[in-house]
Formats: sequence, C-alpha cells, structure tokens
Amino acid sequence: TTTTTRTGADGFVEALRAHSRRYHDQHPFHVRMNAGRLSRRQVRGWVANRFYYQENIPRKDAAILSNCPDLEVRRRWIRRIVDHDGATAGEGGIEAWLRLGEAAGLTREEVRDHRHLVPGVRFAVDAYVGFARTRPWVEAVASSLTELFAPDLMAARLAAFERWYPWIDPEGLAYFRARLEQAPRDCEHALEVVTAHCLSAESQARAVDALSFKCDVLWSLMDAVDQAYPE
Ligand code: PQQ
Repeated sequence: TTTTTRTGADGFVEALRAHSRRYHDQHPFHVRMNAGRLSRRQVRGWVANRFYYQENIPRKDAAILSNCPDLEVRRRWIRRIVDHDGATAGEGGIEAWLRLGEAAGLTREEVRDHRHLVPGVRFAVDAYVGFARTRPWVEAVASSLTELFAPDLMAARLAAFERWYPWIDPEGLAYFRARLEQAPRDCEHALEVVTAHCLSAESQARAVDALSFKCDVLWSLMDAVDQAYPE
C-alpha cells in the first residue's frame, strides 16, 4: 500500500541537509575560484556559462507553477520569476548577471548569444528544466533545495572576488549580495512545502532523490566549465 511509516520530519530534513556534502562548492573549480587561483579567462568562462543557468531558472520556476494546483504555493513561488526577470527592463537577476559579465570584461552581447556556452553546461541546465516540466511538482520544489547551501557559498564567493579578483568592478557583484537575502527566503518556503507534502517514507525518499539529482546538475555544470577552461 502507499500508506507507509512516517519518517520523523527531523530525520527527513537531516537527510536533505546532508546533501551539503555533495554541493558544488566542493567542486575543484569552485575551490580554485575561492582560493583566487583562476585566471581572467577562467573566471570569464564560468560567468558566461553560468548565464545559461540564470536564464533558465525562471523557465524552471514557470514549469513548477504550471504543474502546481495549490494557489497559496503559486502566490509565493511566482516571486522567484520576478526576482530573476525583473518587474521592468533593467531590473532583476538576469540583468544583474549581465552586469557581472560586464564587470568581468565580457560584453552583454557575447554573454547573451551563447558563443561561450559549452555542451555539458547546456545539457545540465536543460536537464534541470526538463525535470521541473516532467516530474511531480513537489519533487521539482525539492530539487530547488540546493539553495539551503547557497548562502555560505555566496558569502565566500563575495569575499574571494573582492580579495583575489580586484580587476572585477565590485559593483558587478550585486547579484551575489541580492542572493544572500533571496536564497534563505526561497529555501525556507521550499522546505515548508516539501515537509508539508512529503509525509510518507516513500515520498520523502523521492524528495531526497530529487535533491540528489540537482546536486548532479550543478556538479556536471562545473565539470563542463572545468574541462573547457583548464589550468
Ligand atoms: N538555485 C535556484 C533554484 O534551484 O531554483 C535558483 C538559484 C539557484 C539562483 O538563483 C542562484 O543564483 C543560484 N546560485 C548558485 C551558485 O551560484 O552557487 C547555486 C544555486 C543552487 O544551489 O541551485 C542557485
């Protein structure tokens, strides 16, 4: 039957949080980035490639909205799309990422036209959007929970960029400052949704698998960037 033993919510949240060990902050490319060991070419390669992730996050969130029958959840979730797309031209996270690119010496055009985008990054990001389109919406929400681990990485990245890459105009780092506030708010909501909906051991296991999948997405993205911009 589908009724199963209810795992304690604490054990479930612990199992989710334990994925911090598989988060992409541990990836060798991120370790080198935060230790100041990347060349300008490598930093630019990462910024240009990560833009594809940024561009697709709102499409991923729109897929979640389209699959979600819960009005209250949709009302809060929609904010993520506005955060990235901006309410008007010149605002939002995608714009902020383009400014990061400019601060790092990339033109807006060369970031937007994907000339630097490598196949592995495209595949990883497309897999994330595809997951949100095709899997049950609560699993897609669970896959966003890597954001539990993002604020520590953002803080480390901000400090590292200011210290090691002074050739990047610090105003270009506004994207990361904004995420320091947005990510905790977003993942608190996602955690609320997942703990409210995943009450059986089976559904909890599927949520943990979804987060595991997302760790793979982010790791694969870094692998692809690492391979394209070797030391
Ligand atoms: N993750 C999501 C998501 O899954 O909905 C949205 C974002 C992330 C962002 O807007 C980010 O900027 C972001 N940044 C990082 C990063 O730079 O390391 C990681 C993640 C993440 O953990 O998925 C996100």
